[in-house]
Parts: sequence; structure tokens; C-alpha cells
Amino acid sequence: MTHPPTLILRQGQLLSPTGPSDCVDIAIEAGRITAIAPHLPQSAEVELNVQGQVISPPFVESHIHLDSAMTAGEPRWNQSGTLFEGIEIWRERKQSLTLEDVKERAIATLKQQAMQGVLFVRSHADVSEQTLTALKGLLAARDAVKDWITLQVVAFPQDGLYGGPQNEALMEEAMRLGADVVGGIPHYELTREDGVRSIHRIFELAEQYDRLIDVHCDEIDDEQSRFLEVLAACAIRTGMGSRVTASHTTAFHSYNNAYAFKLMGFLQRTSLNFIANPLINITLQGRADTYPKRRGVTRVKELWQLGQNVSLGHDCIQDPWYSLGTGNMLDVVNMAIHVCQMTGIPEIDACYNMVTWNGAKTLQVEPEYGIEVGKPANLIVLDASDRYDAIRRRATIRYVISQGKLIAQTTPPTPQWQGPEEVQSVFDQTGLLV
Ligand code: 17E
Ligand code: FE2
Repeated sequence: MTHPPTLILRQGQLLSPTGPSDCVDIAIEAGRITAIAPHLPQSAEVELNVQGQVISPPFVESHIHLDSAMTAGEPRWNQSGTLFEGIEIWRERKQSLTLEDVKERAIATLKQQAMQGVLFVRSHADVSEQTLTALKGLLAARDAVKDWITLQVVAFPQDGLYGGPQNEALMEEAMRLGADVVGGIPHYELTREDGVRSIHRIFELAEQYDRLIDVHCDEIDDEQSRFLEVLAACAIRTGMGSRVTASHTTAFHSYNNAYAFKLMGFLQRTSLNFIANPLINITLQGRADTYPKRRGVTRVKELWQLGQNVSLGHDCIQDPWYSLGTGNMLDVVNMAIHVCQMTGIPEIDACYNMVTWNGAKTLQVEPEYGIEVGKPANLIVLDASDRYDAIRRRATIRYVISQGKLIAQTTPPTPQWQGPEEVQSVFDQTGLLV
């Protein structure tokens, strides 16, 4: 005997990477999608009629630092706004980390993200601090939240793999403790040679412990910062391309075109993932410039045009590097569209895909990601008619369904016009505010 589904979503527009489909009903049972059809005859305990609104796979936050989230101003504000002052402030703050402090802030941030439709997250954890408290706190959080959000943890040596005598050993300990991903920061190693050496070591560790790689790479306006070529060379030689991610790569913005075009040819020989963090890098970069001031965000449009997998991250929520942020991925997309000048409709749609399908590819969670019969029921309903509408209005995420359970719902605001009546009818006709 077949059970009735526990949940049916009726008449939503199912997004695909290339466009919306017609309206469908989606049935969910025991945490999985059991049927998708124009009209399902059966009924369910809970039915949500979403009336043509967009149904999307959940957002993927491919790059965030949960260990520092919600610490802005502790112990002091970042006055220069630079990456390097941020690192100094964090070095002070991390002396007072406790497991509870890290875990509680991480879970509070993850809850805020999940309420806004994010169900897959990759977070960096600083492992250049003696006690590995940041890492241990995030590993505890990964376990505590696993029934409603998937968290991957990157062992990230913020002060450099060779920046202190114990940092390399701390990285190995992080692998043994169960970090999912090996991180790095070659542009912040003490010398260029150390930077190159760090990348080779990262690949060795990834092979030895069978982990993914995600390197903070060339996050500086220095056009001479050229570690992406080293990362690409290692990826080409090892064949690990799709398991390797280059985060930030902001120096790519400043490379001369002769070099950038050569590099793009090399990139096409492998399948690296790229992550841009437009909210934060538009504020961190260009700080040493007067005018003209560089935007300092990597070449997102060009990488996308080349067919490279590009995703977008928030990077920070209220920390020493970025005091703003809410976890809303539509804010990230909105900023990317502006900074990267991706204003054509196919470009706008591509930017939406960068916080959904492309992020899933970066995290290598594709087998469990996407709205298909048999897959885990992870999906969101947006108060929007398409991707463009969702991004423009930063649409409310109506429903968040994680592993078959409705874990959050939000009612869109309904502003009430109190001014002259003739203006009310204009609102009604244009629907501008609704
Ligand atoms: N650390 C770093 O090296 N770069 C960043 N963007 C952040 C932390 C947020
Ligand atoms: Fe970062």
C-alpha cells in the first residue's frame, strides 16, 4: 500500500538552470520528492498552493566565515576597511574564542541563512590559532545542524601555512579532526616562494586525506599576485580540477589583458571552480587607490563566458572585514550584477544560478541537489514570478523545505498606502510595490 504524501506543493513554477517550466505539483514523502506532475490527483496532510510563484532548489552559500560571524566591533571597528586590518583585529578577537562562543554564533547565523532559503553552506574555519577552537566549534555546529542544513568546513590558515612555526602541523591536525576541505592563503604567506610551496602542500594534504580544496587566492589588488596560475597548474597535473576552488582571485581584476588572456587559456584545460564575493570585495579592494578606484572583483563575466563554474558567496556577516550582511543570497546576486556589469537577462539569470546550481557544483553536493523525483526534498518557494523579479525586489522566501520538512515560512510585507486616494489606484494598476 502506498502512503499518501505528507506534503504537496501545488502549481509552482519549477526553475531549471535554463529557464522556468510550466506550473507543477510536487509531492513529498519521508523526506524525498516522490512525484512531479502538472496535476497530482492525490491529497496530502499539508498542501501549499503557491499560485505560480517560483519553486527553486535552495540557495548555496559557497563561501562564508562563520567563525567570525557577528563579531563586528570586537574588540574594535575596522577603520581602514582593509583586509589586513581585518586580519589584525581577528587575531586579537580569536584569543578569546571558546567552543560555545563559536558554536552559538555559527548556529545563529546558519538559522538566519536557512530562514532565507540557504540549505548548503561552505564555511572557512581559521586553523592558525593554537587550540583550533574555531575549527572545533564549527565541526560541532556541522553536527548539530545536520538535520536541516548541510555545512562543509574548510581548514583555513588565516595567518599563513608557513606564517608561524606550528601552522602546518595545525593544518594536519585539522584534517585528522575531520575538516571537509583544505584551505590556503598564498598571497599572505611571507614570501612568494612560501605561497607557491603552500599550494603544493595543500594538494598533497588533499590527496592524502581525500579532501576538497578551496584556497583564498590572490585576494589583493597587486597585479603581481599570481598564485592562480600555480593552483591551475597543480589542478591540471593532478586532474583534481573539479575538486578545487579558487576563492576571491581579486588580483585577476588587475592583471594586464595579455597575461589574463593567456591565463584563461590555461584555465580552460581544467575545471576549477571560482567563487567571487562581491559584497565584501567591493568594499575591501581599491583601498590603496585614489582615483580611478578599482572595483577589485574577479572577472566573473569573462569566466562565466569561458564556461568555468563560478559561484558567489557572502564571505562575511558582521565581522572585522564586513560589518553589514544578513545572509540573504539575493543581496549577493544583486551586487554581482552591478559590479560585474551583468545586466542582460541571460546574465541576470546566470548570476542567480551562481548561488544555486553552480554553488552545488562547487561544494560537490550535486547528487543530493536539485528538484527531481527520488532526491531529498530540499526546495524553496519565492514570492516572485521569475529570477529577474526575485533579484530586483529581493523577494521574500515564502517557504523553506529542508529534507521534506517545512522549516521556515515568511509572509511578504503588505505596505498600506495612507496618502491621497488617487495615488492608491496608480499603485493598484502598476503593482510597483507589490
Ligand atoms: N580572511 C581573508 O583572508 N579574507 C577574507 N575576505 C575574509 C577573511 C573575510
Ligand atoms: Fe573569505
